[in-house]
Amino acid sequence: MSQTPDDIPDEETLLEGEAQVEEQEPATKKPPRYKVVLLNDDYTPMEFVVHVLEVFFGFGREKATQIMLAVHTQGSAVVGIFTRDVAETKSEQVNNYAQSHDHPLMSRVEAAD
Ligand code: TYC
Repeated sequence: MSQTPDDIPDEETLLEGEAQVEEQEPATKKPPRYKVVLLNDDYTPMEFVVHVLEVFFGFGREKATQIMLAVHTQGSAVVGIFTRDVAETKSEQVNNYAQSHDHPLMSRVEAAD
């Protein structure tokens, strides 16, 4: 059996005379996150997709190749999770870059749960 020493005040005693405050959301709440999803298509060259993953998402060649193949075989894959502005910007950059090279490659942004 544990003993409670007399000189350690219990919680109620500690709170006496103090205002009771509601639990609050922290003043700095984490911003919601958004996924950039890369979509498969039948025409964009694999090498171009690998290049896009390297340039816009910072993947090394090996990881970029793995992700490209995952999109190719599964139809789509999440290639990054960011704040809303960053996700929108990256997705637009990818789509504009692909279009400027006459490839149908597309990405889109989805809320991350
Ligand atoms: N399916 C394309 C091909 O066979 C390659 C590809 C991979 C395209 C990933 C888009 O997001 C993509 N050339």
